[in-house]
Amino acid sequence: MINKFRFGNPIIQTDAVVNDVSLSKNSLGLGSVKSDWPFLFEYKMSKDDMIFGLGENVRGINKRGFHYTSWCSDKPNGNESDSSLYGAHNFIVIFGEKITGLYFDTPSKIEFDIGWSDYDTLTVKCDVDGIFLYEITSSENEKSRALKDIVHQFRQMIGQSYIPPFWAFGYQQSRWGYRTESDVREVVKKYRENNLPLDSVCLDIDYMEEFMDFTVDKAKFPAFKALNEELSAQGIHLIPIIDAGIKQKEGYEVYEEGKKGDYFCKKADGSNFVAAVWPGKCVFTDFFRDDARKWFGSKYKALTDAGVEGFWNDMNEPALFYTEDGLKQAFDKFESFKGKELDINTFFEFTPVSGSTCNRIEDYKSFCHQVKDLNGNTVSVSHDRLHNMYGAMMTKAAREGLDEIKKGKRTLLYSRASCIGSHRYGGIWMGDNIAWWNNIEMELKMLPSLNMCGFLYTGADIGGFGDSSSRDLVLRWLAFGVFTPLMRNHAAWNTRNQECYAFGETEDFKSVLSLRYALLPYIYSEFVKASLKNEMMFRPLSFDYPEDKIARDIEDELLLGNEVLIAPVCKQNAKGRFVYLPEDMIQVTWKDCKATQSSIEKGGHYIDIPEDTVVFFIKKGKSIPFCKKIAQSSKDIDYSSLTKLGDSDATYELYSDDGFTTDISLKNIQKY
Ligand code: MIG
Repeated sequence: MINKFRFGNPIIQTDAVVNDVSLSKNSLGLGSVKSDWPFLFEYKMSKDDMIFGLGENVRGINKRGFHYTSWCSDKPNGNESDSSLYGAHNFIVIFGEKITGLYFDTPSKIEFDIGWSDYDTLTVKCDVDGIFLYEITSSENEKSRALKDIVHQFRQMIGQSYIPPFWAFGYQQSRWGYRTESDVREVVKKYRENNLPLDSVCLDIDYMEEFMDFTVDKAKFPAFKALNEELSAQGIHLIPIIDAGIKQKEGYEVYEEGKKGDYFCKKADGSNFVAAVWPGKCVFTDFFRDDARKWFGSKYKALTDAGVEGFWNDMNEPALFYTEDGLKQAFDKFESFKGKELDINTFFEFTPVSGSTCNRIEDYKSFCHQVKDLNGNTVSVSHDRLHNMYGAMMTKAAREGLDEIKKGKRTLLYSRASCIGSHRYGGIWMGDNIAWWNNIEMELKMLPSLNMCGFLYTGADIGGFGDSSSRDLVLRWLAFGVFTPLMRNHAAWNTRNQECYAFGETEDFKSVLSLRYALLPYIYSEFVKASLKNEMMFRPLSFDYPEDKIARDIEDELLLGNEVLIAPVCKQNAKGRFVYLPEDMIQVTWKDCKATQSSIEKGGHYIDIPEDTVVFFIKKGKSIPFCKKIAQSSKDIDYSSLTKLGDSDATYELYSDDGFTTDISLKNIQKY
């Protein structure tokens, strides 16, 4: 059951809810609204209450004990002290005596204090315009069912999650540093030479001419279309990046067109808002406008015409390096220190000045979007009041454009910034992480939290984006990555190479990567079913075993579908790990490209897991499909060679289809 409430004066209908309900006459079932406006919600948590949700964020699956602010931010090296990352996902599930879902629908900043100021108090605050609050409860008595039902109702309300083409579940190699056609060829050659499976290579900003969107640098990629054709024959897709900012340069077609159509965000004086990003000074498309979105989306054709079928959209929080105003302020401030002896106070004012030009709230306040208000009138609203939707609207623009260009076909799309609603248009990667061991666990914890909020096609930069990675870190991360829908190795330009061939002795990498291809029919099937049925593909153990005291607190294991439990090794030098199994299971050990199985009892175990080995578990009475013949790319997956792992008597609901048309429905499920 869903109750909807309204507080303050929301300016727009966000793009989140597709199956809306009318405003409720009931009062809130849980907690209380201390102040209607500015909005202040408060709930006194009992000792054992757990709080789930909030999508892309740091810290635990249980979010209690910290504070979070929804404000899409460029946060390289996100760590435990960051309250905001790249997305805004305002859905939480309270799990205690009462089980309730709360969705705070607003396009702007909102703050969650989940037992940070006071361990027993949950507060949610918002003071921008107004919000809609949806309270979701379940009639299911059993806790596990109630939890799943609440997420299910929410997901149904926000609409079906995006489903990419089949090949998007293959392994992707990326690096900010592949500059030329021959760099790309080299990557593909090394993967193929070493029998390391591969489906895609991502192109970062260097493929463009002067970092201009929808251009290809002819000096570095003289025959882009021919390259796509040549690679496609080897089962490889190129996935170019598109940035939010459009270079302000006379004569650059995209800029000239946008200027002519008047599609860019404006300041109060009617001039275009200009801020610097990679290409230098840029303008920004007003993705809130239907015509501007349509125009931007159509530009992807420049690349699809050359054979491209997938994209990643970056810097769409939007990330800003500086505006002229911000730069002037910074220089003035620097000037004010000149000739002074800096002391304890002034020195610490001095050092942050150069960074102070990035992503300033003053800049976000200085430009506007044209939106339809709740009465259908077009109004001009400053960006800061709609900030969390900007990246999502860019995803929408790309989706609408790509669907128009490639009628009836699926295209791959993932974004950095997001907000609930954009889960229908594309996936997200988890932004700039870092090559630290704890980042594997960070990714693991985000997966179920994101699934609750509708984001299914997701994954982190395997090996870590910032800082140099190590052989063992890449291997262990891959061993977890074989289960994540987006499986992409990506790194920053100033780091050590971390491709699967970069560390020598590629046999270990080959075996781990091959497991992904052996599991592809299962991963794909679970993914599509989760989307079509509005379910979570990854769940915390607490969702299935809410009465099991040990399982409830486990945050380094996950359930995948209704069959599998995964428990990745997240520590350097570990030869294995402790695993808690909430029921009797079958242990699958993958080594040298072969799976062996053995029974294992419910309870705690220390499991040996050498670096070249992947271990996972299948519930008793369940089975999963498994490819015996290892493919080098997803197009070679042979469904006729499927076998079963787990309980050989158990039937599995296998979803399969052609993998590229939009003809996706539950009728494609067969008993296997
Ligand atoms: O500020 O395009 O998150 O994946 O490699 C850096 C360069 C801009 C940020 C993305 C990262 C990408 C990088 N981009």
